[in-house]
Formats: sequence, C-alpha cells, structure tokens
Amino acid sequence: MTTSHLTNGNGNGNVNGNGHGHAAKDSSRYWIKPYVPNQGESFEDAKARFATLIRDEDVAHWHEHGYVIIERFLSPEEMEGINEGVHQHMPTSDEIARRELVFGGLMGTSSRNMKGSSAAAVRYDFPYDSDALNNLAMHPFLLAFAERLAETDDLALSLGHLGEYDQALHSDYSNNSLVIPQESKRWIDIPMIVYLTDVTPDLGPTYVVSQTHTEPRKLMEDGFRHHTRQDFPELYDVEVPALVPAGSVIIYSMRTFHRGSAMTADRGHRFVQFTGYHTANPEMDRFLVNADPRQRQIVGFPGVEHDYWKERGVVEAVGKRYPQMDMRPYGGGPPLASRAD
Ligand SMILES: O=C(O)CCC(=O)C(=O)O
Ligand SMILES: [Fe+2]
Repeated sequence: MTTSHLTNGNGNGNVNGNGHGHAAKDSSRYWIKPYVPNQGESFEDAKARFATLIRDEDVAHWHEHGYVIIERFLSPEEMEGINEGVHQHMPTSDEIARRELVFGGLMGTSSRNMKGSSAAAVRYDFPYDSDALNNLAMHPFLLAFAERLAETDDLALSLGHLGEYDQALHSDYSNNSLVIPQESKRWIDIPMIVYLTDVTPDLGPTYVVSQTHTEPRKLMEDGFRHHTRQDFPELYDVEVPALVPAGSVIIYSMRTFHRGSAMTADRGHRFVQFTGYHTANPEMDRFLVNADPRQRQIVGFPGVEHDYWKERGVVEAVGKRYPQMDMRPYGGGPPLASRAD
C-alpha cells in the first residue's frame, strides 16, 4: 500500500490545483509519531506537536482558494488501525461482489441514508467502536489546522462515513449553519474530508472550485445551494478533482463550491471520513421561519442586535436563504415571494 501511495501521490499535478503537487514531494514531514490518548502525552501537547507541521503556504492556499489538500497527513501506522476500524463497518468491494445478496441492501446507522441507498452510499456517524476511527475524528493535526484557520480553540466536530453519489456543485452551509457563512472569519465552520482509500479519477473524487472563481461573482449570496452544470457550465470548466493517496485530507470552507462525483469504476470503493457540523434540517428551517427573533436566538441564530448583521449584504443574503422569513427585525425587508429551491 505504501508503494502505491508514493507512485500515486507524486506529480499528479492536482494537489491544490496549482500543478506543483508540492505536498507529495514533501509528505514525509507529516509522518510523525501518532497521538494515542492516555499514553502519557496530553491532547494539547500532541496538538502543539502537530501544529508545527502546518505549513504557511497551505494556510495561505486555504485563504486564497477556500480549500487546501494535504497529502498523507496520516502515517502508515495510523492507516493500519483506521483500515481495521473501517472494515468493522464496511465490506471491501471484493466482498460486496462475492456476496451481493448479503451486502446489496447494506445501510449505515445514519439517518441521512438516502432512499434506495445501496452499499455504494452508506454512512456511519461518530462515535465508532474503533479507537483508531475515534482518534481520527479528533486528530490533533486536523484540530490544530482548524484552530489556526479559525483563530480559536473552541471547535466542535461531528462526522460520518460517506459513499459515492454524483452531485451538483454546492457549498455545504445549508446543512451546517443556520445563516450564511460570512466572508469574515469571525464565525466559521471548517469542513474536511479525509480520504481513507486512494482516490483515482474513476473512484468518485471530490471536485472543488477555487474561491478565486466564485467569490468575485458572489455565488454564495444568491441563496441557491446547488449550482447545476446547465446553469453554471463555466464553474465546471474550472473545477479540480482531489486525486489523492489514502491518508490525505481536503480542508475547505463553507463558502467553497465542490461536489461528490460519480463512481465510474466497475468495481472499487472509496471510504472517507467527513467532518463538520450538522445542525440545520427542514424542521429547523420551518421553525426558524415561523419563530420570533428571540426564539431563533435561543437555538443559536444571531439576535437582532448581533454584530453578525452589520456586515454588508448579510441581511439580504439570509433573507434569500429563508425567503419566507420576515427580515425587518434585522434591518431588512418583509418576506420575499415564495420561491422553489
Ligand atoms: O463525497 C464527496 O466527495 C463530497 C460530498 C459532499 O460534498 C456533500 O455530501 O456535501
Ligand atoms: Fe458538500
């Protein structure tokens, strides 16, 4: 497995979409002694140790493009335990092929399983039976990186496993935040996808679009979550696949457009650990639209006096996200005409 990582990762030209593949060249710096809880080292100390591996150029890439891909931050030693944990939950593609009847209707434990879900789209949510998977959820490198970006150590993460499906380009905010993510970094959610298997073009890579293409067009503020190929073909011209060896991560932003893509290989699988917040849902939207501003505030929506509303354009953008919401208490207008989204 290690050998194929080396061949796969080197010079694929896709890392961070800059054509240099710099993370692959230098990945050995991420092969650091894994952190194991209750073995004498505190989590804070481990985080500080891993924080020294954060490269300024990776942080700068995230700020400029809204994402960064870091190859093989997980060591082969960690991957061994993680693979074992994954296979407690997931059959390999060989097992699925050999035992179609047993695995054909496989479902995960998450309520987010899609209708008609097969083994190709299974999700299990944290926490797991495997220490290695739980430790991945709280990996000191990922938390150190998130803290560096968020400039706070008050972060909570939730996560699951996810299989393939072909998606339209979207940002993740509407299933993770009650309002819209601002340009300012003051209130931030940092989503990450950790790839636990090698991702090749036919194994459903995540496609991502640099914010240099989307921010100038204010695509975030239009209130539509999904941007289809028909309506925005030019975005699909500049999307980049995250082709990475197992043990890599894409750290992106709630303002970054990306999509899961179809698995075109006849056989094969892709396992990922998806980290982020999962707060809003249709019931929540309904509640929010019909609630009093003070009631909204109790579930975490910024109150009418909150500084959140002071950034230009934010009131209007939140009004577009919730067209039925009366934005007048926040300094905006009455509910917009109802609109399908
Ligand atoms: O699976 C992926 O690569 C991306 C999935 C995704 O973007 C999502 O479910 O919101
Ligand atoms: Fe997404």
